[in-house]
Parts: sequence; structure tokens; C-alpha cells
Amino acid sequence: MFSWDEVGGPRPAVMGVVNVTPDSFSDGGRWLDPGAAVAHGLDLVAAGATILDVGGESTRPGAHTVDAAEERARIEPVVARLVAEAGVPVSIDTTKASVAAAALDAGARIVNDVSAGRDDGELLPLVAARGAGVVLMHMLGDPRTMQTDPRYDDVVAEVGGFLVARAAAAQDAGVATRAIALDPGIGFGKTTAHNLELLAHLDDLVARVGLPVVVGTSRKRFIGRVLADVAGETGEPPADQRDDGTLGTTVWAAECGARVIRVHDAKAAARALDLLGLVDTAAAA
Ligand code: PMM
Repeated sequence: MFSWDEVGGPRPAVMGVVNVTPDSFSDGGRWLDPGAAVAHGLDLVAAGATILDVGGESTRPGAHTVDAAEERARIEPVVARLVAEAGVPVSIDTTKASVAAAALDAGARIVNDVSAGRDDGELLPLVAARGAGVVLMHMLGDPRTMQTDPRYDDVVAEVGGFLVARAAAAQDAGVATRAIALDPGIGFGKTTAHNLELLAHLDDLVARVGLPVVVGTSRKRFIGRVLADVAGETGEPPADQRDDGTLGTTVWAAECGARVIRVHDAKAAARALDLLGLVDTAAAA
């Protein structure tokens, strides 16, 4: 039975991203070959990742869905080998119960569902039956439409309310409370201003939901926009040149009480969080 108490300690857990997709926004196509994806996952663990999140379908804005058989074929061998070799819990980033089931059969222990159990009614009962962990994420709309003029009256209250409701839906499906983590879904149906407001009030959100919170800002577009604004440039830096901005939000999210930080650059995140842990310890002494 998975419990979020297993991961993270004095500092948040680092969840390293292994995208086995041709089209993810930051690393699409780089790890499509299973051997390359496994090697990348092992590198992330050596660099300090304590969870690996394997995904076979891109959730980038405008992305089209992938057939379940294709998604399964992409992730199965990668999950199986990482479970055998990585020595950390493996999570499957999917909205489909059949893909999640295949990954759990291959030894994955967590299902990371960006639809929070809304896309596939079988997913939460599956998580419950298998004693897996789950990440339930907020998204406005779906990946095809989510960035078309997203609007909120109060983004922090609305995202918080949604997450509490989805946690209740998971509990109703039989998922143990200790197996549930929640994620505000940075970049999923949000403008730059919405993302910044969610980060600014992340401590309130963490307190409001009362369950472990996962935060994923890594290389997202709003970071490119903010970095370009700060530099007075019109063009945004490409995804692989946003790790410095990502690191700022990683440290911020940790200070706000996030329990898991989802990143592409595990080394920088793990080192920064270790340093932060030492500062916190010295501050408490
Ligand atoms: N972001 C992406 C994909 N999956 N899952 C969770 N729980 N939180 C996120 O912020 C999140 C996610 C998009 O990033 P990627 O394409 O680089 O994986």
C-alpha cells in the first residue's frame, strides 16, 4: 500500500520527469527509445530524484490524444526496467485506467492523473484496488483548449476547491487518504498572472487542502515569459533554457510547504533543496 509518508523527508521529494513521447514541450522525442528513456531515468536518480514520473502522452497545450495501445507500448518496457533498476518509486503520468493498470502491473506505485480522475471513471477505483498512490491535478478544460482565454474569479480559491472535491471523489472510490496528493496544475488552463498568483499563495493552498501538494513549474511557458520580461526581450528562451527560472520557483514552492517538486533538471533541484534544508536547520537552531 503506497503512502506519501514514504517520500520526502526534511526536504521535498524531487520527482524526475521521463517523457517517452515524440512531442512533449521541453524534451519531446529525446527519450522515445526505451533504452534512452531508462538511461535518462537512472541519470535523474543519480542526480537526486527520489521519484520517477514516466509519461507516454504529451499534455502540452494543443496536444492531441494518443491511442491507449500506443501509450501502453511506449511506457511498459520503460516502467518495468526502471522499477527493476532505479530503486525509487515509479509514477505513471496518464489519464487512462488501462495504461495505469499496465504500469502498475509492471511495478509502478503511483498514478499521476492530470485530469484528476475525470477523464476515465475506472482510474480511481483501479488506484484504490491496487493500493497505489495518486496525484490529482487541477486543469481548466483539456490540453487542446486549456490555454484559450482561461478565466477565474479567484484562481487560488477555485483551484483549492476543485482539489478538495477531487480528493473527496478519490476517497469515495476507496482510495486511502494517505495515498492522495494534490497538484495546482501550473500552466494547465492558466495565464502567467494566474500561475504567479497560485505560487504567491501556495502556502494558503497547502494549508487549505490539508494533503501533500505536488508542484510542477519545470520549464513551463510562463517561466519563459517572465525571464524574457525581466531581460526586456520580446522572444522567450526555449524550454531547455528555463532551468534557472525553474529553480527559483522550486525553492519558493519548498518554502511554501510543497511535498513533491516535479522537474526535468533533478540535479539542480536536489542540490538547491539540500542547501535550503541546511539553511532551515540553521534557522531553527
Ligand atoms: N506537468 C506536465 C505533465 N504532467 N503532472 C503533474 N502532476 N503536474 C504537472 O505540473 C505536470 C504533470 C507537463 O510537463 P511535461 O510535458 O514536461 O511533462
